[in-house]
Amino acid sequence: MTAFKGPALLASPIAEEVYEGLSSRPKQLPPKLFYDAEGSRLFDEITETPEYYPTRTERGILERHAQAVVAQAGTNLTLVEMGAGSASKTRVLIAALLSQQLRLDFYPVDVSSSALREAVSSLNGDFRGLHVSPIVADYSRHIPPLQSLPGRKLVLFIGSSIGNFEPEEARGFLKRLRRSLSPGDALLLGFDMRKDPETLHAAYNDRQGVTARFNKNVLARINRELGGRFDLSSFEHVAFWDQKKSRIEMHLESAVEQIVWVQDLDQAFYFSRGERLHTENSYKFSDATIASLLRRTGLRLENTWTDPKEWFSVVLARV
Ligand code: AVI
Repeated sequence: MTAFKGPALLASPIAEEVYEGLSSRPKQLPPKLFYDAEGSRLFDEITETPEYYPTRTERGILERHAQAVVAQAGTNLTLVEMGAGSASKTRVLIAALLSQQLRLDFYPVDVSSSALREAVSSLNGDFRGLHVSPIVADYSRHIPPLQSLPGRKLVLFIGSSIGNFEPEEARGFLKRLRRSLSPGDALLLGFDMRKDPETLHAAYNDRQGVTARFNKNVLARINRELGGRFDLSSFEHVAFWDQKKSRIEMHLESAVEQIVWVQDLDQAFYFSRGERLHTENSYKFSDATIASLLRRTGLRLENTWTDPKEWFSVVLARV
């Protein structure tokens, strides 16, 4: 519930969520707030660290199986990508699709217009027959009516972004996605799988501290966009594997007792020493949890591709 709705809350799109998150007990912020231009840049940097295996593992699967994936998905497809980001892995699928059809319409959907601009400019001119039409939308809240786009759809939701949703949010999102599509359309989903705790822990605690900077960037963003006075050095990055909940949790822990003023919210927030602000969950899956998620959202699991260590799964599901 929002207790205060001054004009400033309307000024920045993140004001309301920041106000609610910092006022709740325990304090929490939705992970999508990571992704301003700097956060997207830091995420790309994370994917280059030796410890962060998901991106390169998923890319390896797509490189090895792209032809099989697109053949299974159908013919004369229209490509849609939810959370396109920089669309780098998508290039592999675009190339495979254009080897089986002459023209490809591609609709990347992302909340970040800067990420979309980058995606479009990096693809432009590289593929003959590719037509890119970006859609700016916060797909976690609202899915554009994809039935109105021409042709049979292949919708990508890769990168294990589904793991950043709470289980009920993931189900709600997939149900909405299914309803926005037509029978016969295909979904390609990326899932990061459960694995040994050391590998998981290292992936979110890289030695160069890039993940820590990414985590703290949410505070830097509040400083930039809402006139916050967060001192980044007084917060510590905390990330750990919770076996029971099958998720990595990320937090920012206040190293001292402090009060932080946020100008545009006209509000001060108290942190006790050691208090944690919960910034992200990253759920890890098993074949059984993937099958159950798809069953409960009315999607048919058609095929799964994985890597030799079975660290990551790419799944084709049918509406
Ligand atoms: C985007 N998402 C799938 C990443 C993940 O692994 O949950 C975000 C991330 N958080 C810390 N490192 C990467």
